[in-house]
Amino acid sequence: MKILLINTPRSPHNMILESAPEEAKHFIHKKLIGPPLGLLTVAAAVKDHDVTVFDTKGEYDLYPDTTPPLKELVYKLLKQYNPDVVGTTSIASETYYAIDIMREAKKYNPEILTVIGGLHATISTMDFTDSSIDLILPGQSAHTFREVILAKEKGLSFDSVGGIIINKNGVHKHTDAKPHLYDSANTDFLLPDRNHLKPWIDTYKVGNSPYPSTYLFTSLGCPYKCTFCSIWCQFDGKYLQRKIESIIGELKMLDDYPVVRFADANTVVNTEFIDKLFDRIQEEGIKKTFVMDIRTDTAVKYPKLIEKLAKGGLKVVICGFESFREEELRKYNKSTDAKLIHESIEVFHKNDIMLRGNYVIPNDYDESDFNALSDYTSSHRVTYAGYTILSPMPGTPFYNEVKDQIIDFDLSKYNFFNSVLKTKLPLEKFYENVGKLWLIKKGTDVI
Ligand code: B12
Ligand code: SF4
Repeated sequence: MKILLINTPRSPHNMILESAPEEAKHFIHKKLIGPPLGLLTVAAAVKDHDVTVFDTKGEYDLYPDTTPPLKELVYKLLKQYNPDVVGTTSIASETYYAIDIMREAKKYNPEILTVIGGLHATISTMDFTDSSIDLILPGQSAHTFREVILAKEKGLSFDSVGGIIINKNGVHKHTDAKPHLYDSANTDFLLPDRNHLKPWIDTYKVGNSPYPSTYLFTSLGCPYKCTFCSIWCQFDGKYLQRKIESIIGELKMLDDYPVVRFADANTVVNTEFIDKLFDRIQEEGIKKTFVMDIRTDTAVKYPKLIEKLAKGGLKVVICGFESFREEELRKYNKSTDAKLIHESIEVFHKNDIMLRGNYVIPNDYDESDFNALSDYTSSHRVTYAGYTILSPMPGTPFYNEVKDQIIDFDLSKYNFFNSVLKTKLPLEKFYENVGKLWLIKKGTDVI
């Protein structure tokens, strides 16, 4: 069976960048860089077939001037590979691209089986009613994808595959068969097949790093339940931890990647686990630069562990500060205190860890709120602070809470860089204020 898995391009919408003062633009995310771990895992599940993974993000990064627009690019790929099955993945802001890929596949050959999976297909299934989509595979569905391929090979009805959705002209039918329960982080873990990414490896370089970086997950899901976050919704609140030796095995295979970003929602949840993992990293002589997401409360509670991680290669931490106000954190159900921000910065800086602290800006901020936030963030030394817009991601409790205030339903703007809610300030003023925040520290106050 010939299978073509196409990663979507990035959404081009970034009003924060567009509205920011020239001097701030350098510090604002233009494009996040990283491998499509999900599709690589799906590819690993069917590796005995003729599988191709195509990373359009990598292609546009590598050849920005000569890569044709998506539809043309997909047509070229279809001609080149002539696949039986086309699959793609999607987060909210990349949904329309995913649908474009499915449409092109059906236009090229209506016999192609089109399959969509990933986060948005899991938590906002009703956004995938386009008639070009045959199957929706929610959840960690790499093994289920294999079941689909086997069913197609044997000419069986897809109704025989449990836990999937058949889309017939916009009507969704959940299959009758009982779904298999796979433990994707543990017994059923699939090693993402990074060989597929060789053509784009030079594009996976972050910042000024001369080396490519890759993502690796040590856990799936998150035990916290912040109202605006999609991750715990994707996993129904479950938190799944991988086995230490499985992670060590994967790390040993990453010779091409001196920089490893842990793709976890929160890398340090089970402190004993991370402690042991770093003992094993040391025992095996694994030398990498690690990047992790760590919460402020975790850093404050376990400073010795942070010291150990720093000695083992942890160089960059991304921390969701979210807000400097206790009442806002409570509203977001963040389960931490704003007063810990300062303390956590101390812990990271003491260990020479570069810290990116991110704030989310709600739509009801007025000039006085922006001034208060600006005063607060100027009062501490964080290597880089980031400011994005609190966005109602479909499928989250925050979406339901504010859906009456949504003024823009264009999903390609749901990436935290655009305001889709009615703002208290005139929209232009709101963006101008968010953009100006990025000037604070200008990224020069490096530890
Ligand atoms: C790696 C990652 C990326 C990578 C790669 C994504 C890609 N496909 O190209 C990069 C760095 C490019 C990226 C970019 C962005 N990301 Co991102 N990213 C992640 C991260 C950290 C991990 C995802 C991951 O790899 N998980 C592990 C894999 C194995 O799981 P998976 O992808 O879900 O795949 C499994 C299933 O979903 C399913 N599956 C997936 N695809 C398919 C396809 C088929 C056909 C099938 C059958 C099954 C299937 O099977 C897979 C294996 O079982 C998550 C946060 C998290 N911890 O989950 C955020 C996350 C997905 N990103 C997010 C966002 C918002 C972004 C950005 C828009 C910007 C931002 N503000 O962060 C940018 C893109 C735009 C830009 N301007 O650059 C949000 C999405 C929210 C939402 N509801 O849309 C998340 C959840 C982070 C968050 N805190 O909210 N991201
Ligand atoms: S914001 Fe962070 S802590 Fe909160 S649910 Fe999402 S990943 Fe977990």
